[in-house]
Amino acid sequence: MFAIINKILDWFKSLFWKEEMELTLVGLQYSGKTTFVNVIASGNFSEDMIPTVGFNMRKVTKGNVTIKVWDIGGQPRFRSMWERYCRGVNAIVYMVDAADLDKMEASRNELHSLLDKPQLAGIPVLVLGNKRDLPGALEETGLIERMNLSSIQDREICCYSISCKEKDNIDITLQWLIAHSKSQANR
Ligand SMILES: Nc1nc2c(ncn2[C@@H]2O[C@H](COP(=O)(O)OP(=O)(O)O)[C@@H](O)[C@H]2O)c(=O)[nH]1
Ligand SMILES: [Mg+2]
Repeated sequence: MFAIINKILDWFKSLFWKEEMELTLVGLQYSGKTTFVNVIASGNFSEDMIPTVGFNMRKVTKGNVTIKVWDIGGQPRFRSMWERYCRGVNAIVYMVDAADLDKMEASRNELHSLLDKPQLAGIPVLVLGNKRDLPGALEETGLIERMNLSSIQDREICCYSISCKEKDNIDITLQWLIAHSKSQANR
């Protein structure tokens, strides 16, 4: 059974890297962004660190896909830069540690202040509640409520509960991203 699931996942991965798209993957530190990139990568990435002091951003490129990854929180003075790095991307993926209820409010505030940036209006957002394998982790409905996602009305927003560790719902996540790639949008 696991072998079949892995085969399906590999197939989604191979489709994903063929699409032309640019993404930002953002969220509080420790939510699982680096792990996510490793899980969806099936081969070599080229990596760039953006050398701005105090602003940890990586740009990973493979095939036709560019993913800009950075940690937010604790660095409010770099907020003006989010806008620059998120501008023009096909989608923003916002990672949440669904098992860390103490940080949920901070994560919610960061998400809403990011989406308030006028330049980012209309960009689709996928909120991923990671670590669903941990006890007490919130599922989609809990996340939608605690992250106040229903207040976001000006764009497409979607929320999945995933586990990078168990590779749970990574397939539907890739499916969503593929559906929001450039080539799909132009079809
Ligand atoms: N239990 C569990 N732990 C995870 C999962 N995804 C990531 N982690 C762990 O969470 C920690 C932070 O992950 P990392 O990818 O470094 O987070 P980042 O700071 O957002 O890049 C690491 O110890 C990971 O092993 C998951 O799905 N389940
Ligand atoms: Mg990281």
